[in-house]
Amino acid sequence: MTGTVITVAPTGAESSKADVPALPVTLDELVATAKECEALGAAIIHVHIRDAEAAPTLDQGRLRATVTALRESTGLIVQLSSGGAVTDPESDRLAVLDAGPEMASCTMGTVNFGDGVFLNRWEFIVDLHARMQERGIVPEYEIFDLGQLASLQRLLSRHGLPFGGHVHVDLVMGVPGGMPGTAAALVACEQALRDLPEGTTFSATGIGRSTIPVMLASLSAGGHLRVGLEDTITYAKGRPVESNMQLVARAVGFAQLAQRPPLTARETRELLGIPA
Ligand code: KMH
Ligand code: ZN
Repeated sequence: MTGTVITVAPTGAESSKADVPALPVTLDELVATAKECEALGAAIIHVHIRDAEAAPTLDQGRLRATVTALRESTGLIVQLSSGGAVTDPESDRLAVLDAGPEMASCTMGTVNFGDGVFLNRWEFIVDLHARMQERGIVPEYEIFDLGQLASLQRLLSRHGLPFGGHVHVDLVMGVPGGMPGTAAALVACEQALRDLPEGTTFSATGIGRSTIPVMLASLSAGGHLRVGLEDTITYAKGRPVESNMQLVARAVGFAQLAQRPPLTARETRELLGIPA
């Protein structure tokens, strides 16, 4: 069995800097976080950015500057979020691709998201998938519920494989409104993945307190890991996460215990069909 791809999702669009001071919200904070997480064993960075007031933004200039800075300062695979915040319009989410990332997320369906709705219409998904094919951007298909894997199968059979020909999905588990962050749900997804093209890979992340059960289940089922303050702000009961590096270090430790040590960014590019 292969090693483990570790993705760090350091910022997200949901937590505020006031509530979570460890959140990297400036470009300097993000780059410093990226470098340290890469040194620890992360291979991919899933990026949401913030504006001067630390509010989530899809500002094109900031996105381009972020992609450039992360490329110059690290060897990490830069994956921009096309999900943004639940309030972001589709046009801005599509325009994320103009910033020229190597990878971008592509969520496979609408899901209740806490008190909000994360809207992903079928036509929007098809548009995002097609634009990524045209521009040579590798998608990470984000799966919030089991049925979204059936939607992915439908997408690929009607509209073709993604750029590079390899299919990689990320199971986002434990969102209030989506599938639970349990080993049983992960196994159900892993079985459904067998209907996707041979060689399809998956990572998983558990929101909040499901982070540890999901990490252990994913490693046991042959999956990869995503961790970060986007998904988890409490390290243990009564202990806020101190930094993204603390979460990456824990994931690296679990991966090593599972005898599936972290893959480098170069090895991950090879696995996921991303040009060097
Ligand atoms: N912030 C969520 C509404 C993604 O990055 O593609 C969407 C999200 C998924 O985080
Ligand atoms: Zn995200």
